[in-house]
Amino acid sequence: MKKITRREALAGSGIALAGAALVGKEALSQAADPHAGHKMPAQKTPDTGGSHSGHTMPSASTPKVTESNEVYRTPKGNPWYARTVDPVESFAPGEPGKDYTPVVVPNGATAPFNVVGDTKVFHLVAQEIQHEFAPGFKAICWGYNGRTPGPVIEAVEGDNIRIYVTNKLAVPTSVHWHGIILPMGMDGVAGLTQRTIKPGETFRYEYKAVQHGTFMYHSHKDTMTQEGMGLVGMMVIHPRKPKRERPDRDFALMLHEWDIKPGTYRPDTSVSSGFNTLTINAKVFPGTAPLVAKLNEHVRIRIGNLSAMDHHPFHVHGHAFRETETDGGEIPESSWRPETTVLVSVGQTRNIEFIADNPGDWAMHCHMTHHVMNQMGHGLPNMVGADPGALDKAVGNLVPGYMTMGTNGMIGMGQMAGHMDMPENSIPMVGAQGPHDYIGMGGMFTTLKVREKLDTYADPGWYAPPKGTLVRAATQEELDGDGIFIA
Ligand SMILES: [Cu+2]
Repeated sequence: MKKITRREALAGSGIALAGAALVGKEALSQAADPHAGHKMPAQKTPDTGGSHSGHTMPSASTPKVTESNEVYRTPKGNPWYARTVDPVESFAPGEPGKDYTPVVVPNGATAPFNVVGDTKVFHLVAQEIQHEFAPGFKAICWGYNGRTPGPVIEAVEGDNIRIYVTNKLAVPTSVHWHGIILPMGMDGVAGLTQRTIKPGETFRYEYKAVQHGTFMYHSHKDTMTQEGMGLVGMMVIHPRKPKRERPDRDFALMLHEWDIKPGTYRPDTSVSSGFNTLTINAKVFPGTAPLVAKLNEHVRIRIGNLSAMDHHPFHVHGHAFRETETDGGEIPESSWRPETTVLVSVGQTRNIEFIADNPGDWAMHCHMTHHVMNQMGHGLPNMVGADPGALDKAVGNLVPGYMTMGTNGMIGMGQMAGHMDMPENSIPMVGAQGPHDYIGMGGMFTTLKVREKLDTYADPGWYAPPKGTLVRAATQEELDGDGIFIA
């Protein structure tokens, strides 16, 4: 008798599962083929005819949809249980203010919705948009509902969600709900889980929010181009019954990167490094809005990263925070790690929380030094420390007004922009004027403004440090008194 291999045995168990009515007839007949177990899928070319039943490569024909209301769940109490509400339990649609504190989206927006019956209905329109990264610096991008990132979709655990996606782009697209546990057919991977949404079509995604946390959505068709052009957004599912107090300020930030060469108006999505426009909610400093909180408020910051190629170690000044949640779920309190920098890798979300107990204007930024630059920051000849005197004169004879850049670092380039011609549609390489001096930062940089008194959460302006708490130049007397001698 022929010995049964492990692979054949596994194929056999596949038949048993298929017999449990989860798989369509066509798939069942494939699994039942006695030769099915011998074929290695990766080594065969696709059978476009779809008639050779023993073939294990996906058939080009559309798979049949089975009639089943089966709800999939891991047994409760199982440590792998990822859903935080029972998928079969019904809840009234969560109400803002009552069931959750809406998130604050600096430079952005949350998506409006209608409640129809027991379902929250959202509508995303993918389209070409004109986007401003900072005053005077614009590009033609792709976005949802007129913006990039798209509006934050906010819901509550247990909500039934229906999202219409209209494609007003000239190319086919799809939307993937990143981190969301849902039926496969709603996952939005063009080709694999659905056919693409052609220009002019509107598709209807529908699922129940069975977990809470910080998630994202993005195109899953030609992702290099489409995510790179701005088809990204965040999704926040609030817990139905939070284990802890809700935060007073709950911010959502999406990190992204672009390559927009000075003088051009379209992101170049073909590059794989040297991104020159590093953004928080698609803005570069000084275009980024501050995060404003009252002294001693409980602050949560949800950070997502859909950059093409770069992870971002995001650093907060003046506070230590706890990393409390990832897109995989809540981190048990016993495992919270105190940090001042959180690494948000591509395709991840991280929640950090802290008490804003230190008044001031605190820098908050990616700690990669090239990620806090605006345009032109990379690939320059190294002129630091060079004396350009003779060179400027010599080149100046050929190119009137020529000036060697970067001899004292990069800060001068931002300030210089005020009194020299800059390339069209570009912004100073770094910075903006601050309360004390020039702020030599750009790109993925913003501020956390903590104030004792606030009437509104609008930008309160610059912080006035209490007397005796602002660094200043040392006097000779002080130096002498402390025994500091400067040669
Ligand atoms: Cu970075």
